[in-house]
Amino acid sequence: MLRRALVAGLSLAVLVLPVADAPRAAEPRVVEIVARRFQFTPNVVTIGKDEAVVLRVRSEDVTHGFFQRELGINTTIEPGKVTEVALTPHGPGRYSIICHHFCGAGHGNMKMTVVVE
Ligand SMILES: [Cu+2]
Repeated sequence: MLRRALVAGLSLAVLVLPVADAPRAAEPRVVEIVARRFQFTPNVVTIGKDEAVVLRVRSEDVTHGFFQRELGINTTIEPGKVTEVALTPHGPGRYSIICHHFCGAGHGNMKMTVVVE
């Protein structure tokens, strides 16, 4: 009797378990960024601490740089391509991303800010 109840209980468990939702990793939030002489739009992006985001950056004119040491960002943005930068910042702060690829006279002021809070 006990054995039968146990078997019935196990069958029930086997039937019920697959119905339960397994926890899924959250999809990263996608932020679209446009680079053009001499600005990034938007020029401020706010991210939660430990939030996974993907910055999808494209250029509307020439090749630009995209550099931020603490966040480990160091890439170039080629016109006609979308460059994806995955980011999960662990510490709060304000991080300035600069264009580090010379793109013209206003190049030195081409930057944007990632705020992590
Ligand atoms: Cu630039």
